[in-house]
Amino acid sequence: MPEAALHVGSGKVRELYALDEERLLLVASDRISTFDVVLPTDIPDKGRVLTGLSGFWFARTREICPNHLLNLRSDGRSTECRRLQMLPIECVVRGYLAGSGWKDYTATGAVCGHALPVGLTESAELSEPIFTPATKAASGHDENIDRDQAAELVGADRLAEVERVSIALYRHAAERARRRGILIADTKFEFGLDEERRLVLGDEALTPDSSRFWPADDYAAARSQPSFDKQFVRDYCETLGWGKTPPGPELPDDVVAGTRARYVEAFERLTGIAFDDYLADPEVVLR
Ligand code: Q0Z
Repeated sequence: MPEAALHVGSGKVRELYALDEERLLLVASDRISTFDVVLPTDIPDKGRVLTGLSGFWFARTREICPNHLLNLRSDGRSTECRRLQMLPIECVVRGYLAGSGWKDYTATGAVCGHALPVGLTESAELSEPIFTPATKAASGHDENIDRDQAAELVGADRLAEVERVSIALYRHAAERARRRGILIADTKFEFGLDEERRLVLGDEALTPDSSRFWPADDYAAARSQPSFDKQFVRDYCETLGWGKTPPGPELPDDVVAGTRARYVEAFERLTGIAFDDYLADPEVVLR
């Protein structure tokens, strides 16, 4: 818990503190959620992996869009950031058809107003990534919305800007990740406005918690894909016959160790930086 900072919000696995009028502190815990339930067992260093990855991408996408990152703290899990006026939409980009995108496609042949070709299968790669905004539901279950609904929330001009920037950010990251054996099936960005009403990327970005990461080697369309980071946890939970409602099960040591190793592997593959070097000096990801 940071000193002299007021707690201003809790996410499922993160905490937000106010440092002063202009700055916030985003702290990523080692908690993990699966099937939307936070489990009682932590994954050691998960919060550091996510903080480091987010910082890495922020440092490398500044030319596409400015972001809220000011500094990474030496604990490796805390990001000092500029306080923004957050936009009331989630900016999702999909390069593959999974999750609610696949569900909406099977029901209507479209996702957020993007009519897609007939005959696509689950996990199919789309010919071009699509921007599929969602509302920020307090319940936690975001609802996909079409272009008109999104424009009502942020304005037509701002919507055009976040769509262009979101697709550019996704293309940049997905291309790099692909070369390193990870498919980014989809990802969610959250943007805000600074004092001059300039668009700024906020929150976390291009982490396994805000994206679907798939191992490229195992990819095959027409079926659901194993998750790069959470598959051991999901497989273990399936062996229990757990009803996927709280409370979640405790995880055995081998599932914890295997899952931690997958997070560290994602970090090292995507960044090309040894995780021990990150632990020694988190700002290594910003150089
Ligand atoms: C992010 C969230 C978390 C709970 C608000 N730079 C920013 N300026 C203003 N607001 C935010 C940010 Cl990142 C902001 N959230 C999401 C994160 C715990 C909620 F760690 N809410």
